[in-house]
Amino acid sequence: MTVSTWTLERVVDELLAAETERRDRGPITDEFPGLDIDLAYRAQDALLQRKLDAGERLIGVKLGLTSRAKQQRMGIDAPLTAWLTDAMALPAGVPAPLDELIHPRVEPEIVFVLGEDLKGPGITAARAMQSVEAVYGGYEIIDSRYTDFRFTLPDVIADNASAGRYGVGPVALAPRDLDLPVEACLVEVDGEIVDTATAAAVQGHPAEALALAANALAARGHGLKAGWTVLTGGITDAVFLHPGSTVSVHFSHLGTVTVTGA
Ligand code: OOG
Ligand code: MG
Repeated sequence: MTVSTWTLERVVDELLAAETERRDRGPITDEFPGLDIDLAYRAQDALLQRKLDAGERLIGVKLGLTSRAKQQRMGIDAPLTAWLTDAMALPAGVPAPLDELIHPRVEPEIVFVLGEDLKGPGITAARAMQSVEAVYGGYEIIDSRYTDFRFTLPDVIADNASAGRYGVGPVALAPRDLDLPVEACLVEVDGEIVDTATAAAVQGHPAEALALAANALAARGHGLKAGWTVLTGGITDAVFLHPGSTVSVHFSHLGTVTVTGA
């Protein structure tokens, strides 16, 4: 009989190995029930530190599970936060590197770029919106390190909320130039519209998600920084990105953003 010893470091090792070796695995909580939300966020921070030590740069945060569509699909009804590094940014026109990903799925997101620092507690959506310099339409490529995207909340927190890659569209608007909750998006896969929603799907207003991030991060001693990018969470369910396939997201005022699986 082998006695399994799970530590925070081992959680990080296993998730990083899965990512670099492109293999998925079962939920860590199946083997390590002691992985609770608190420890999972510490693992997420330690995983970020490993990436920073390897030369990546911290450039922002992402929220996960902020819309009902996402919560229902994943069977988890609580939002979470995670980290964005420069290695996750996919420039416009660059195909998604499928040879670096496990089972990528694309989801449309409202993306904020902050003009000033923002730190909780007590941040309201209105206050959060004052810190936003520009609003973009974008997408995220999620790529869970867990088989079939099956995980519990601590599992997905430790896995940096399935973060893979992301891209932003060509249009930047100041918050005052946009009625954000009614901003619509159409998700098109190889010419077929597969989903539609408005930005209100994200917590009633994506600014609520930003406020949530500021307050949740403050409880862990972190603040958001001027210049950071914030992915506010998938507006619709995510769609698989297959080789040679193209996913376009058409926003009503924020333009169209397209990603192809290479
Ligand atoms: C978890 C990550 C969720 C979002 O925008 O809701 C997320 C997952 O769905 O694998 O990025
Ligand atoms: Mg997302």
